[in-house]
Formats: sequence, structure tokens, C-alpha cells
Amino acid sequence: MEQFQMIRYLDGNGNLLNFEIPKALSLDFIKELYERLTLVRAFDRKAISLQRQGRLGTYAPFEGQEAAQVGSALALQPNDWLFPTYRDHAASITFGHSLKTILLYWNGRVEGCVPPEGKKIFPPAVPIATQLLHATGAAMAEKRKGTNNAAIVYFGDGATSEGDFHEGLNFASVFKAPVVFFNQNNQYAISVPIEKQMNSETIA
Ligand SMILES: Cc1ncc(C[n+]2csc(CCOP(=O)(O)OP(=O)(O)O)c2C)c(N)n1
Repeated sequence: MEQFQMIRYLDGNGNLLNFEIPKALSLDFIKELYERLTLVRAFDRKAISLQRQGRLGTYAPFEGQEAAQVGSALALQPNDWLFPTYRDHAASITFGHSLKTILLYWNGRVEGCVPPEGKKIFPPAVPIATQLLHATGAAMAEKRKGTNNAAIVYFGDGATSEGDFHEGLNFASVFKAPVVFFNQNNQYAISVPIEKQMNSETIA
């Protein structure tokens, strides 16, 4: 089986490793990416602080997963669908959610589930892996309607141990649904390390 390896662009001190900036990326776009990463990291740290002060009900941090979320959400077209979990606010913010909406969500307010007008962003899925089925269904509907719209669905390594994960992938495969399954393997299902959770060598 092909081995997948970690991709690294910076060393531990922030020095650039052997990496050339792809020609397709303009300096302006690189600055935009950096700005977006900085924004979501600041938001994440502020939200943790608010939660510790008792001013937010609860909060699931995403530090370390910003680039995966910002980059993938920026690759979407405006009419695509986004299905996040409780840990994917960087993706939702990048695709159009306001910071205020996310804070309302964590204070248990229903307004926190409402996307901006015309944006197809689902409320964060807390029941693990259920969102894979929702995304597959939305993508199948887009296909039946004959549009070019697609769906992206985020999920953790732990979610791959759920039946919903397999059902979602199977339906998407059988019906050729335009859905991107975007796994973020942070090595833990909250507290259970990946080697205790699966026998697969890699999630891919
Ligand atoms: C259907 C369901 N079963 C169990 C839980 C309890 N639970 C909350 S988070 C979690 C682990 C999720 O792990 P992973 O998908 O890797 O996400 P992350 O660790 O990034 O939060 C579990 C089992 C749940 N929320 N939903």
C-alpha cells in the first residue's frame, strides 16, 4: 500500500523548507490567505478565553487546523454547500459566516445556525458523522437538478468509525454525487488516540 507522508513547508522555527511558491499564487492572494488564517486563529483564541470566563456555553477549538479549513473553503464556488462539524468554524467563516453568528451558536442561540442570505452552510453537526449523509444527499439533489454545484463535508478521524461515514461514502460513490469528503485527522477522537480507534494504516 502506498504510504502517505506528512507535508511540511516550515520548520519548527518558522523557516521556509525547500518550497517554491507556485506561480499560480499571486502575492496578493498569499496575503489574503495569511490574513484569513490570522483572523480565524485570533477568533479561536478569543472564543476559548470567553468560554473559560463563562461567557460562552462551550467551545470546540480548531487551532492547528486553520489552513486545511481556510484553504478548502476558499476553493468552493459561491453556490456550493458546506457541511461543518462543531470544530470547523474557520471553514464556515471563510465561506461567509460572521464571527458573531459563531458566538451566538455557542451561546445556544438559534440565530447561530442561520447562514447569510443565499449561503448554503449547514449548522455544525454535533452527532458524529451524520453530516456525511446530509452532504451526500445535497450533492445528489444538485446532480438530479443538473447544476454544477458541489458539496464539501468536514469530519474528524473519529467519524470514520461510524456507520454513517460508510453509508455516506457508498451512496456518493454509487450515485456519483459531487461531494468532497474532507477528513481532518488530528490523531484523536476527542481523547481516544487513533491507534486505539482503528486498524487502518491511513484514513485515505
Ligand atoms: C453519534 C455520536 N456518538 C458519540 C458522540 C460523542 N462524541 C463527541 S466528539 C467524539 C469524537 C469525535 O472524534 P473526531 O471525529 O476525530 O473529531 P474531533 O476529535 O476533531 O472532535 C465523540 C465520540 C457524538 N457526539 N455523536
